[in-house]
Amino acid sequence: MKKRYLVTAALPYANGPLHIGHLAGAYLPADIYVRYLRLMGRDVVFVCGSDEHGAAITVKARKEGTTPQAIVDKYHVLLRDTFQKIGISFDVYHRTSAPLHHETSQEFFMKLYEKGEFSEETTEQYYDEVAGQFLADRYIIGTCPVCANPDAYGDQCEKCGSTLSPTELKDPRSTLSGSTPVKRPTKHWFLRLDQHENWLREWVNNGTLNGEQLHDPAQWKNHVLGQCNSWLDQGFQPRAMTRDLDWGIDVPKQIPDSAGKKLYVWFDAPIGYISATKQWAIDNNKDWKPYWQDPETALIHFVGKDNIVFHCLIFPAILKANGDYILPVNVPANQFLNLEGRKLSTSKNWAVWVHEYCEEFKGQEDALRYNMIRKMPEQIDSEFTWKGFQETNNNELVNNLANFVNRVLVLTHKYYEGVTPEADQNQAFKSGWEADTNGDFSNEIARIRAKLLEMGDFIEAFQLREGLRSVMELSSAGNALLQFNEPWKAVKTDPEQVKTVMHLALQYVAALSVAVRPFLPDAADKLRTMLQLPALREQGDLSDLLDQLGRSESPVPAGHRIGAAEHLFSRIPDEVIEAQIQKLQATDLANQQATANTPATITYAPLKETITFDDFAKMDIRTGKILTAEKVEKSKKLLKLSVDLGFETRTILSGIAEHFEPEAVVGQQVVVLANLAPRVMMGTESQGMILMAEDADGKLSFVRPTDGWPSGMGVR
Ligand code: B3M
Ligand code: ZN
Repeated sequence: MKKRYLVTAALPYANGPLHIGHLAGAYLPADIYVRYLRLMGRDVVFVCGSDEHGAAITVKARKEGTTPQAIVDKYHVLLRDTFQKIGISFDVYHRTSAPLHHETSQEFFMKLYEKGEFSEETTEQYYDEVAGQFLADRYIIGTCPVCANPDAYGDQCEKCGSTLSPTELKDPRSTLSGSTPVKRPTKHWFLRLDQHENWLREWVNNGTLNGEQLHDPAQWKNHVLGQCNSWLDQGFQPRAMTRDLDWGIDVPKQIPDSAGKKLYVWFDAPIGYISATKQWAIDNNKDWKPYWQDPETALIHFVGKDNIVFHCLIFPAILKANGDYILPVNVPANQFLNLEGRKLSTSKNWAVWVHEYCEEFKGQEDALRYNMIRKMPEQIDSEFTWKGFQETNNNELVNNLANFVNRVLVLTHKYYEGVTPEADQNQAFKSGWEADTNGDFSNEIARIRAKLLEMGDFIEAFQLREGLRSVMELSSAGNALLQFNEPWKAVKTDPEQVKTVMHLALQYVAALSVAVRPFLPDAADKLRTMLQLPALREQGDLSDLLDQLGRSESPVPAGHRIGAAEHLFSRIPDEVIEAQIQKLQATDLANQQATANTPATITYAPLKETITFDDFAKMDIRTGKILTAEKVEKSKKLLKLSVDLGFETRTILSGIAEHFEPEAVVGQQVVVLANLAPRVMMGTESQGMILMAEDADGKLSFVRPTDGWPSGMGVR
């Protein structure tokens, strides 16, 4: 175990509000992990802040007709407040516009410069003559050389995920003016990533650096390793760490030719974690250095899937190039969360905005956290639905957890006037863990403890869904303890047994009051108040509880007076869910109208390689007519057609079954590639191919001669 932890959550761009995808991707998992570490008494600092540089900000400012400063000021406050409302417990929430961060980034850059880590290169870069600006990253779009997406950005194609540089784009266009850019020479400082490739490969995959074991790769998620390796396999090129922009951090003045140059946002943003830690140290009278420079610190970056390579490869290269810093021991990134069957989209407003949720569901913040954790995209993409949200709230939080707590509190007041009864260690009762097994007092306490340990193991392995499951199993076992022993009946026949059962039930609630804390912080507070136990400090409360249970001691001792039963969770009625679904439907409608009013941007497939006339002449293309058509058994795609070619009738299998009913194509005139080598599909030989046109949405149309045209005629 490491001596201390520095946990980071990706710095959100201060260009828009927070949605549930962000929450599930990085912030909630980080918060659960950190709260758990604090409950275990570990030394941990949790840092985050607003990312206020880069084209994400300036493009947004341009769109809204305002200044970048106005944009970051507005969203920094909104983000900070939203995190606080939904219970993300950062130790510091900083911002990259802070002077402290500017200095820290410039010092970092200077150090790398002096160590000769950069190569200076003057290259031809795209320049927008209309806007008078060089075009990097999101200022330029064009066709992706990998997947032909016509709207790939200069730094990345969002469709296929490839990392790009502007000069790789085909048909580049400026996002500022729409004009076609020209090339102009400009000087930049490139990090020699090529020189870091070998150690990065070894470090990511084996966890070793210069023969020293720094992390255990078996603890890294598969999809994270996969993304790193597919990047590494493409080979590393030097990457520019500077930009020609007017918004950002100045390249240090001491460097010749630096006038007008800014730091690349992905250079300064991760250094923002360091600046935030410095700010925290100033505010708390601590030393920031051990958290970043002592190998006894575990550095962990929580990020969404689109930030993986920056945190696993580029930032580590920057840290290593500096030489004074440790490397992350893990980057437990999540995959994406979808919303009601579709990708979350800020621009299409297809999202659940966390600040809106907090307004509309005041006091029910934990209910959202709970659903997000149950559906957390830990290994694969997952989905949020409002119905699902209602179900997890009503069936799990209300029916299981809240119901259990309520029964225990109400019965304790009813039978014992709120004073915890004595337990008799030798009393016979039924265990809450398995139906029809006899309970044993110490064993029951040991099982509670074992569940808490299990929860901890899951959290430490970044399996947060499983961790939450352990907590809910604790609640289920508590419920079962009551169900199996029926104190409401036994109170008349065997009051001594009921005392022991209720005493135990209170210990379950006490254990839950700590165990739910990482996941449901408000519920934990309520439980502590209900039990009249000291408020949690998140300083070793769980390790203390484990010790206490280990000594077979009751955290709620006999004679302890509890407080009144409160509502822990409330049912969410159908109307509330319906209203949210309607809100999304309204968004959808507005989007549809907007697209109907704007001319569609059509995706054109890229042109294939040039062929010679001879290549073309090899094809024998003929007119024809479909005589019969039937579905092919067990195939969704294929129709079996008989096609008249005038001189003969062919059997042709055509992949159009998802587009046309067999009856609808009989009599259809077609154009056929007649000398295509026959091919057996689904047990039938296909003797040619019907030519179809396909539109941007994948709809098909027959290519056909004029009505009444004879079959068998050549097409050229
Ligand atoms: N702001 C990208 C994003 O919000 C970026 C993360 C920076 S983490 C250092 O997805
Ligand atoms: Zn692409």
